[in-house]
Amino acid sequence: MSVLPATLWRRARIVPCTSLQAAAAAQADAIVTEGERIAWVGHEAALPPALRERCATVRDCGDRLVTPGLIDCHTHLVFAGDRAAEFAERQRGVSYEELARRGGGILSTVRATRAADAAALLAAATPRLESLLREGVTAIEIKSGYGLTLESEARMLEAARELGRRHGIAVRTTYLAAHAVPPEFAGRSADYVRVLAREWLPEIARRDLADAVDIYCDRGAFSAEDAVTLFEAARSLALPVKMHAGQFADVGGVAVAARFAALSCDHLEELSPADAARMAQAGMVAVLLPVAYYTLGQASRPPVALLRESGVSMAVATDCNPGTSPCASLLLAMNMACRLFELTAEEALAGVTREAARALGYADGRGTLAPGAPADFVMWDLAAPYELSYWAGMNRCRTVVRGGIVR
Ligand code: DI6
Ligand code: FE
Repeated sequence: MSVLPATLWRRARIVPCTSLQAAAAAQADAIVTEGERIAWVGHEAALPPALRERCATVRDCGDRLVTPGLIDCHTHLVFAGDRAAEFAERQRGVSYEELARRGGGILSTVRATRAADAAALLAAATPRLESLLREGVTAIEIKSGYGLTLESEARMLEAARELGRRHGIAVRTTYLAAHAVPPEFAGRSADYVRVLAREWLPEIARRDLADAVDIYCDRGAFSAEDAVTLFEAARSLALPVKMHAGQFADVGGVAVAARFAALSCDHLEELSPADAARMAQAGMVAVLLPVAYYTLGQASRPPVALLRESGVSMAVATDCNPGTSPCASLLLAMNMACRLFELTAEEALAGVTREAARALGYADGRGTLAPGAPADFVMWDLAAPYELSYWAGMNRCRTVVRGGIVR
């Protein structure tokens, strides 16, 4: 068995983001990484001598705050064009849903994305990804959903995978062909869902392009019955599911998601107590998307107190997309989750680390600093962890370590 090179990272103020955070944080000031994984976390004085001896490299963290690498667990990062002109329309009072009815909205991004080749998609997504990486993001979910043909959806997912390879980060891809009804299927949404469930999804799975399947289940989008059709197909391919639910209206999606033990339901501005209980029961994560809420100026916000009382864990993500969340800052999403949705700063940090990892189905300790977890962590020029959420538009990320290597 080959011995991997080990590194001791010392003089760190460690925020482990494990559920045992309080006890562990009091003691830990050192991490040992071995290859791409964390081998040990604790107080340096307690480091076993045999392990210490294997540390060929010692790095001083300068007494900086150290958190797990951040995880953006809901993005539509890959798309062509933008919707800045619609932003201007909305400033004149035209609603998001009205723009969609006029053939704008998601479908205008579909037109631009269909026309873009792989290189153009990568070129468009790269600066958005780089913005997230500068903030210490080391893992990201990227959805399709602006192609709405088999080949253009596949091209988006291939671009997402390629972004992960080029930048050396963990990318989870999500098939979201059920994002809007394409013009070819206008007025026949159930037919569309049958095709994308029974014909396209098996092909996407065969090419190994998707790690999960998502559906936009809402007023003006897809129904709970559509979700059943899609989720049955996903189940037969052993693909996990998730759902955009309750952004504008509760159309019964969450109950379906719970039935299929979805990883997460995302948005949830409209959520009933019965559905919150279903989410807790099924162990689903509530992914909160405060930048979309902010951009749309929505009237109701996710029932955070209800989620807390029901025991549903909450994640926070950017929802980076050209229509409702033109945002490539997870730190800003954290600030908004606190100020707009009244998350505590601790919940916001857990929401972009441990809980974000759960929303993506990671079961290897990602999102925490614990033995066995990926050696992905961030050193911050900050005094305390709550300062991550305190700043609204200020990035104090100092050093990013991915796979045990300073990037
Ligand atoms: N919910 C959203 O907020 C985005 N997609 C979704 O399902 C909006 C996407 C867009 O407007 O382009
Ligand atoms: Fe979204």
